[in-house]
Amino acid sequence: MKTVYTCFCTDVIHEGHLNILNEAKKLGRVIVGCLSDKALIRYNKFPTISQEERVKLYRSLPGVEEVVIQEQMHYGDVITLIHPDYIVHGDNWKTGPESSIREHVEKLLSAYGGQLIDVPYTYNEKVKKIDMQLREKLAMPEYRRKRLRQLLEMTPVVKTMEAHSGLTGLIVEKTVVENEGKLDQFDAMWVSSLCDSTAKGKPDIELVDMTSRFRTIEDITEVTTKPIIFDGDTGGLTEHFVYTVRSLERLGVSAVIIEDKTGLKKNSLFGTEVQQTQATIEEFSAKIAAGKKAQLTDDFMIIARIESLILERGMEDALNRAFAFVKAGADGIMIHSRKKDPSEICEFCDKFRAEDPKTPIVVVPTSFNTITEEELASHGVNIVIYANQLTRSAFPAMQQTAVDILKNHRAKEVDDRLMSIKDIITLIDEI
Ligand code: SPV
Ligand code: MG
Repeated sequence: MKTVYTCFCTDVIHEGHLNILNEAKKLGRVIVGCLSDKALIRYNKFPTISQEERVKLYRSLPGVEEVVIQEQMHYGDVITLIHPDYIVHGDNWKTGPESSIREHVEKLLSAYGGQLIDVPYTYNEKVKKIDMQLREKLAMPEYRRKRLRQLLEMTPVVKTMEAHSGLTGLIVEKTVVENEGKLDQFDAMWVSSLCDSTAKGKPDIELVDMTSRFRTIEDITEVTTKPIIFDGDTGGLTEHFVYTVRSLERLGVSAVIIEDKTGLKKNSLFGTEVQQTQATIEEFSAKIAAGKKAQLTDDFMIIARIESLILERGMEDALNRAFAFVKAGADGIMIHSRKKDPSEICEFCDKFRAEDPKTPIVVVPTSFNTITEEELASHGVNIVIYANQLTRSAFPAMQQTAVDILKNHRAKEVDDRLMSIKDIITLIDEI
């Protein structure tokens, strides 16, 4: 009897999957792979049920003899383990980022005479509706809110990219790359105070009020599913912060990061060039504790951001604050630096981790941008935020276009570097 392998990465079985199983059964004994959570989140599908539940679901399907976990998106390990005579897959992987994974499978199979069977993908209204319903489920506040905590359990580094509008949210949601047989994408979105203010042409001094900031969140949540980390600046008055926590929970936001500053907040990247006052440990601890008390769900996180290195108050002050804020109830610590050299960040993380092995650490490598996610993770970092790069890349491109149209008295000269009208109108999904 021949062995047939097919890998599933779905939470709902529809006629397309049953069709693949049918085709597989005709060829021999069917083993189904369940793509692991770890691999699934790098692909564009966050699970709505657990890995164990998916295994159970696949096992219950007619004709399935065995279910194994496929740890990686690429098939190398399962092919070595199972040595299947056939691998069956929907033909939708012939194009897009998955095509290189398909090519790799074909190469591995041909080395021992195995065969790849591409089954025509089932496209119909019913299947489309199931896909859409799964996506919409992930967009619901109760699913989105808990997703950051789930990610912290699933992945060594939660890769987070700035979003300040529906469009930038879509870019973070949909950008998937293939690199050396692996798929990759961002895990979460950062609603930056700097970029939200900049998009409105305003300075980053807590001038854009919470009503407007929440409107930005809604613009993003309407078109995306990924979890949101909200830049809460100083959190404002403690009496106001407790309301902000409740509103953010209701909106489906996963975490707020508040910084230990008081008075007129200026952007941290100004450092000591401008007057900025750090809150006392007691004052800021009380704000964290009040926020935690107001919080209604177990999913939400309040992360304390420490400005001691930015304000040149030293490592010891930063560490003292970190331990005090965790004691006050903070669910995570963000440590910031504006040095190009990442060594003070690494030193902080190593020293913090020596005493606290668990509390998530967040960093924003804008200035210290030579260090990789993997290197940061080796120092105990859990969340890496790319806080402003989308805004900083868009601005010069738009400015140059404006300059060139003024110079040429027409738009022909800039057209080659613009996104086509067709691409821009198909970028947005319609219901
Ligand atoms: C932001 O993105 O608004 C931040 C990070 O707070 S930083 O600009 O580096 O202070
Ligand atoms: Mg900010």
